[in-house]
Amino acid sequence: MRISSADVVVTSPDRNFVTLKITTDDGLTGLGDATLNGRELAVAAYLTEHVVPLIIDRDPHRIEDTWQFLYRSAYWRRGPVTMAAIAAVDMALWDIKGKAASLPVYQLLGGASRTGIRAYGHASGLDLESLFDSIRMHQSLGFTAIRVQTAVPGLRAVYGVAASAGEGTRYDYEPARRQALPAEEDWDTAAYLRHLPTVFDAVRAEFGPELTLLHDGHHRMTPNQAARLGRSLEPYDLFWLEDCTPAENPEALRRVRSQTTTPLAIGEVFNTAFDYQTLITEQLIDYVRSAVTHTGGLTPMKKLMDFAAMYQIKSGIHGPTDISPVGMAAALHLDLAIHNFGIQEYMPHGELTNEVFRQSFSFTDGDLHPGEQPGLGVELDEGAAARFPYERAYLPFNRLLDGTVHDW
Ligand code: CS2
Ligand code: MG
Repeated sequence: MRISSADVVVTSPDRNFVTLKITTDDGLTGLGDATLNGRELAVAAYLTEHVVPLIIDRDPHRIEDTWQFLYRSAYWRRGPVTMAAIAAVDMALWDIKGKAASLPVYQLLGGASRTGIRAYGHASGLDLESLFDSIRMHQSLGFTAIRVQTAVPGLRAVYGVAASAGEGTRYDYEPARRQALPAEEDWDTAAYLRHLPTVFDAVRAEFGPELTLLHDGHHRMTPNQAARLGRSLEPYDLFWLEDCTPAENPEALRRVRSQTTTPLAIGEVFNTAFDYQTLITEQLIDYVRSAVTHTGGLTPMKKLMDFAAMYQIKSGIHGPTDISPVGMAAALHLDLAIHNFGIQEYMPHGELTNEVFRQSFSFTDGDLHPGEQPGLGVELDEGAAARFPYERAYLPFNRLLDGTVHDW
């Protein structure tokens, strides 16, 4: 079997997605997700100009060899654009291998280690009342684990908090920020550190001790601030505190780790297993947050999770709506197969996205399952995709109250 063509499909149903479709001379097709939120066309060009010519006529079964070839031969390694492009090829080849073997990809990764994949959803609120409503809405959908994000008194807008209760399970900028420049939000870490423990106190009082709660700090704190927050949240028994400090500096988590037992998760902006080396070998984190899409695909993610397993570190794979249904499906197959699964982030996609990407996964009683279709189990409706052309869109950014640009 040979790869006969590879096409890059850019579509924008509810938001922009970049998908690679590889076709073999046997007539099999495989899909890979290459979506890099806010920088989609950079990856599309990297694929079209530099990767597609390299993979035509290769044997699609040689996944490891193709991965090493794309990673090493370019000389320029790592980086989000490169790794998203390699991820798309890798996922598409696993999809083809599954179809060729008539097996779902999780079977090729070692088979199921569990019956379902526990997912967490995103609740948020401008005040306690709307936050409680959002938590209840997630419970009614079946979620047993819920991320809690909240507005902070005195700040206009906080990333991760839905602008209105009507946004339901979604908080991101679809499609409002299309064709616009990045929205400016504001931030005050001292106000946040004062406010957040009061919110978790109220949530525990309302919902009791059993509901699994998570929180995302979105890289905004110094090590000392993060240590203080971790300690102040200990009474509320969080499943994890995510991205408490900026991702570039793994040493920052030594300080946080030595000061608090609140579990730590990081990695949604990492690109390779190397970014985790210190964090894993020194056991500075509890959960790996990478997306399959942004870490070079299933091949390196499986290795990364096996490495993490040696240190009792578990998975918490990134699953916001900017991971396409193809990237989500890849995550679900890995989640089901690895021994050290922790939890899976799940922000349901919009209706238009589901029209373009036909999926075979299920969500029942808080658990996801990738289904039994051969391959990844996602079909791309190219006619539907063509109805939604790319539109430039930006994520927001943050300034401190004195105007200094800050992590958002
Ligand atoms: C968030 C994401 O899912 C998460 O934990 O941090 O919303 C993230 O900000 C976006 O995926 C950025 O593209
Ligand atoms: Mg996050």
